[in-house]
Amino acid sequence: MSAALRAEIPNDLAAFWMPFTSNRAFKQRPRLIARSKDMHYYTPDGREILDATAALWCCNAGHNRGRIVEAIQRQAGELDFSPTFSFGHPLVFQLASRIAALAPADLDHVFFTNSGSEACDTALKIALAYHNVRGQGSRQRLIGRERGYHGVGFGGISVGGMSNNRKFFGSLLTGVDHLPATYNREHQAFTKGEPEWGGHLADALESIVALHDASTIAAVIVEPMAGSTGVLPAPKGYLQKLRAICDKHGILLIFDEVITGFGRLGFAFAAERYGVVPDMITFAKGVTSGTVPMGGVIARKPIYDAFMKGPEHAIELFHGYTYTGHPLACAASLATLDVYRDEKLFERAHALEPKWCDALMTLKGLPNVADIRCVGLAGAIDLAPSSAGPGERGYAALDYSFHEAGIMLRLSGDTIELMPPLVVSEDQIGEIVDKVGRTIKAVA
Ligand code: PXG
Repeated sequence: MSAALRAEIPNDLAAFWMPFTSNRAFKQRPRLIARSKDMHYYTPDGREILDATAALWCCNAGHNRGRIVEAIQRQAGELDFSPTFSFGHPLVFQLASRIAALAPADLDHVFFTNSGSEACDTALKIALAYHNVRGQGSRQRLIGRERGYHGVGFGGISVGGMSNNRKFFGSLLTGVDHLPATYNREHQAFTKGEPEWGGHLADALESIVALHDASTIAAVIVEPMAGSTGVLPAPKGYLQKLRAICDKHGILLIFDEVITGFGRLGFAFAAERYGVVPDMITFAKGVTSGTVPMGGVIARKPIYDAFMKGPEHAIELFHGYTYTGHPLACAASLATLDVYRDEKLFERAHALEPKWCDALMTLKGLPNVADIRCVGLAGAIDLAPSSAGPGERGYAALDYSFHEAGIMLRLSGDTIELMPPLVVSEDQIGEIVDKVGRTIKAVA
């Protein structure tokens, strides 16, 4: 289509097939965002919306931060793009070193992707290839968890445990098993932080090993805090137990930190909060504070070293994306990491956690509130479904909160998820809780 023709097309909502969205309901009553600054969004007609979601867990430094914006602008004028297959630009090496320095122990090597989904598929592929290059190619099984979310690639949905993300898409990867979900309302309702009950659920891995034999199992992937299923922190002792069982059987342990990485739980990575060193960490989102798409995998040194064999001219890992380590994403990330460091935002999240949790728990007792969970600067409120069926009350809450209460919430079914940028003030925490309370009452 020519530019002249294009200019005549009105700004119509029909053409964009929106992701994970009820397209028809949205297009009836759109929730449009035009601008952002710090803790706020602004609609095209100038209405202020408080962002209680860090834009899907991404903008941990807040919106439209000067240092990050300038770094992206500068980079666009200096090196727009250069490939990282067989070539390199300085920023990608600098960034890998910075991220490796933030990660615990010998998590020393960083593979870049463009999203969390690609990060998860990359980690699973590295796990399979790692066993292969060490002559243990029979280790092919991948273990995920019920209610887990690892993005939308075929690998991610295969190990993931959310049935709507799986059931439409065929037979998925073969050779995948799932650990049980760690949530149990009867034992855990209204817990602040990690529940006391549920550490023993990691023992299910022993049963999977007993069924298939360790020699067939490549890796286990879990989120240290399951985010998109509604903020389920790992029960006390659970991750330590998984680590011990993986060690015993030579199975790799992957922490999917796409949400928990870069400060959400008060540390650079949740691995540090829990004192557990996984073999790989996946990340995305907060790495650039959402400004430019980027994700990646951090691998422990022995994993990287296992590939560095054979003739030196040979490619060691047949994997990568055209935009792996894109210069704009690297520039954005380096500036983001500076902001996190200089403003001590991870420490800030840690310090605010008790106030955040106390504030959220004041919503207990409002109509239909069945559970409230919180950890780091994340929280979730389960609402009982309405008589119209699952998700209807949740949709009403999404609509009301945006149009009437002036706040952006994330709704997953009838669960409200809250994860503000880490720059949120104590007053704004109060404002979030007020607006969420109003919303819950409005949809009662
Ligand atoms: N792993 C985890 C743990 C995630 O939370 C992904 C992988 C995939 O990342 P990409 O960049 O491919 O989308 C995610 C994404 C929610 C919500 O409602 C969470 C995500 C995405 C959209 C909504 O909490 N997380």
